[in-house]
Amino acid sequence: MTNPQRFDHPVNVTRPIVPPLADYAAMLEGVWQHRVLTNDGVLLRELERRLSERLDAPHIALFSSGTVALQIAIAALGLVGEVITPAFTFPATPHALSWAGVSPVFADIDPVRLTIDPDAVERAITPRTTAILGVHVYGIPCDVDALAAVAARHDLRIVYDGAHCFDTRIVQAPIGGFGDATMLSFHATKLFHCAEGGALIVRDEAMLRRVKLLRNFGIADAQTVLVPGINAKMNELEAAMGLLVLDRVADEHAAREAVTATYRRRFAGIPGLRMPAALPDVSDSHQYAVLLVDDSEAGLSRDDLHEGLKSFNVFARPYFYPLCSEAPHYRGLPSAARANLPVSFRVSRQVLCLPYYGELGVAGAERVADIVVHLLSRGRR
Ligand code: T4K
Repeated sequence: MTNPQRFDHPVNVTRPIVPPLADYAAMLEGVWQHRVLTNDGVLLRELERRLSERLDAPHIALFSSGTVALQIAIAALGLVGEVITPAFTFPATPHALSWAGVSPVFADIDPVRLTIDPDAVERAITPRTTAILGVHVYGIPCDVDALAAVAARHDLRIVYDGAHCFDTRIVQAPIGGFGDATMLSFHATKLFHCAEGGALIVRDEAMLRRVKLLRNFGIADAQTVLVPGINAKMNELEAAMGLLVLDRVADEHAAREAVTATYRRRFAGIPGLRMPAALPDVSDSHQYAVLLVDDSEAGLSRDDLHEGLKSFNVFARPYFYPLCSEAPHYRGLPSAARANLPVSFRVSRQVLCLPYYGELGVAGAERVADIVVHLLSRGRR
């Protein structure tokens, strides 16, 4: 094989869908006329309604980011003491607990799903534990049944960080239907996005009212401030973006599916390379294309592959390395010890998220795969 060509433009881990600028301007015309830019505007309400339908989520509220949505779920459920969570996640997950004065307790992950291991959760429970904060990493659902059983045995709440899931389903059940609350991120890097934004899907009407109250300073009406809320509102410019992006999600799904198929075909059977297998009865979240590199078999480390790709103008990302438990704020916790998190530690040294977005196309994915294969063969020499 001849040496693959360097891309003449940076190929990043993702590239957000954007609507035609004229469509965005047209969507904003009404906003310009009535000048309601934020605070429960018409576009926000419309987006909440459409997402509720689309995600089969009768109780959904939108927020200015996924992180603040998670903070509000923690506040609404009144979590205190300790909450068990994985270290193999984006820092926003444990940070949301820290901001609430709750201590994160790290538990290891399952080597296949890469999500929190229910047995490890059970071992980490103490009299101070009030909840489990699971993360559907890369959109792979946690073992929701096993976690529900642990929570029921110990009377714990369950919150899911579903930042990487949009319309994922488990046996036809929407991902937001598990636990007490599920957060979704609508950041620009996500399949469905509002530039910035997030959502909470909650169990019932009472909790929906509470999270909506908390996102608007706790103000019930002009005379009444019921609880110490915060400003967590999504504005009309973001909601307009969301409405237009929503119309394009189906096409993006299809395009990403072709990219996934290409990567799977090209990496199948290569020693030391693995893409997490699709779980039966779970729909693909189309959020990341994850490669696990075992250097003892591949002949090249994840870091060498990551660096090598850069020389071809390809910017993959080692999500999530380092582990949250390695950050200065958390590394002193007893649960942060490497011996407590062997799978998380190993996986965080193996993962690389490859460029993954519809515009990359099959031809782009083939070129990325050519470069990976080339770097591996050079590494083995
Ligand atoms: N929980 C989990 C498990 C999460 O993964 C996240 C966020 C959260 C909670 C918190 O949700 P939010 O509060 O963000 O709603 C990015 C995102 O900023 C972050 O949302 C995401 N997870 C995380 C996995 O990825 P960075 O620091 O890697 O972003 P950045 O700016 O380096 O962007 C990555 C690549 O994407 C760039 O190479 C270029 C491309 N890009 C990025 C942006 C922002 C674009 O092409 N356009 C853009 O607008 O964190």
